Amino acid sequence: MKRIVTSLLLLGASSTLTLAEPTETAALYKQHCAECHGNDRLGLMGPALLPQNLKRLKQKSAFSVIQNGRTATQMPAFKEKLQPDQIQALVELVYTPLKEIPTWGMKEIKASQLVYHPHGTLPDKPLFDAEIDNLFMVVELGDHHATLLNGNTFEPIFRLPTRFALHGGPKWAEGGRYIYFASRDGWISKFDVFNLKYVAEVRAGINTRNLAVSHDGRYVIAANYLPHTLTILDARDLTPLKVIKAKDDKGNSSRVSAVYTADPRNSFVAAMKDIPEVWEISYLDEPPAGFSGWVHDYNKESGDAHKEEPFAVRRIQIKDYLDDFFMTQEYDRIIGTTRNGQGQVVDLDLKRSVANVTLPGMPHLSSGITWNYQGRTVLATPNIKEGQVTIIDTKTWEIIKQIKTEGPGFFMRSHEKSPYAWVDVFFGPNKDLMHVIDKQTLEIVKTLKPAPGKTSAHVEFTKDGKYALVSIWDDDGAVVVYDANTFEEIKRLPMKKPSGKYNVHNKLTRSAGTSH
Ligand code: DHE
Repeated sequence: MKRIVTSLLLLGASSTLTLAEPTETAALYKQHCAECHGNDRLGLMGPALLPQNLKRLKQKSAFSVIQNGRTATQMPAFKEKLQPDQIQALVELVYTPLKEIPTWGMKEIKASQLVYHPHGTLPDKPLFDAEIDNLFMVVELGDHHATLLNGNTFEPIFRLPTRFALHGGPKWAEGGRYIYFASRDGWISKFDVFNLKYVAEVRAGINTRNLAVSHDGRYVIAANYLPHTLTILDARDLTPLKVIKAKDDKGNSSRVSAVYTADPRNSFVAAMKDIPEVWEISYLDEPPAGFSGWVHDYNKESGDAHKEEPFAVRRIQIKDYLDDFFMTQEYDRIIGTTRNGQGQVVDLDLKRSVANVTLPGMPHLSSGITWNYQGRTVLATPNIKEGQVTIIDTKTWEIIKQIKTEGPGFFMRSHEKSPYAWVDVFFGPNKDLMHVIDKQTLEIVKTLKPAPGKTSAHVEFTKDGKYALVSIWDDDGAVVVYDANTFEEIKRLPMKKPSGKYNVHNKLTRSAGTSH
């Protein structure tokens, strides 16, 4: 039997809607949603679907997301497959609390730790001959693998399986000896590149955004959506050191949007998705005396550490939530936005927002890059909703130019030694195009079509900036190597949906042309 309810959401106050029975809804969920969001709604490739993680999404908008898909995510439109009553039943399901949310605290994290090779037990000499500083790690989402690539010869060195659905950039450490991966379902894996072996893994959360590694190589931190925590790990073998609950003074908890390391500050900087705060977490043994507001043991899970430990937290109250943010090369300011386009510049030293910027195209700031343009540093970011690259003066925070592109983009890259910046057209009918922008005229000077009909995305340069590697984002895909000055194709390496690729030198020197 169907349930008849008055729908305020869809059809106006007086309308009624016939909803599916719970068993039918569960079957619909299993058929259409479980593969990405998990059988238990705890998230997998897609985010967890629980009321506490959907606080900012009105039920009406959730209906529209299921019906029409969601920009900038892998969420497809279901309007051809599901009737309105079925969509509404699914909306109700995802806003129903689970009987029990699994606890994922220090105890569970510790129990999940797998140490395959204790720190210091493997040889210190690489098993292969290559310039370590110019290695690339290419993540292949198609079959959950990664390929270690020689950046001088463009020959693959080794292909390794990864955890399911990696997301965010893997992070290099110790000059390229190690690389750390994060999967959407919370696994942090440490791979010894010299010995071509995983050395340790741990599940730092149930649904994780990204990870960062302190520049001294001592600590790894994971930002989680579920539970609402930041997990700090010992980088040697991923032993959990501290779990910090993402909560404000009133007890409101939050998903963590992302976390990055701010090297000169010796700290991690994290943005919150459900509370208007930015957090700085010191990884010095004693937090720096210069700035106020450090609190030891802030929201620490009880019993998981002793008093003298590092990781004091400094909370900065801002004007709105931040879904995405970019840190300046000086690491003194961040610019962040909500997905609806309200941007703010936060000064980490002054501990407050110092400027507002309206960026309606939904900039993808975690992919922003900077360069020198007419004596000033500009920030360039693609936009997920609009076909334009936004160029912002980082002194005045004014928009200097919107460069029109053939569609919305996701990733942007350059290199200190290259006069060009490359940006993809990730969304829409022109997704197979790749634009090249002259950094001094701010004009598109070349548009490439590496594989007609297939999405081309995400560029990374070699150490010397002479070659640009482009992903053909398809199960039958490739990494295409271009001469970064003549735009001639040099080599095409078949790969399975290669997403990001990460060069040791560019990442570890925090090149202004790449994400950090
Ligand atoms: Fe990402 C990086 C957030 C969807 C592929 N993505 C990041 C980072 C953030 C972020 C905050 C920077 C973290 C880092 O590198 O340490 N991504 C989000 C979202 O909020 C969004 C829009 C929605 C979501 O599903 O979470 C989103 N991202 C996607 C995708 O749909 C992509 C295209 C495919 C996928 O893997 O799910 C995708 N994101 C990537 C990649 C990076 C990334 C490849 C690393 C880029 C880099 O060069 O550093």
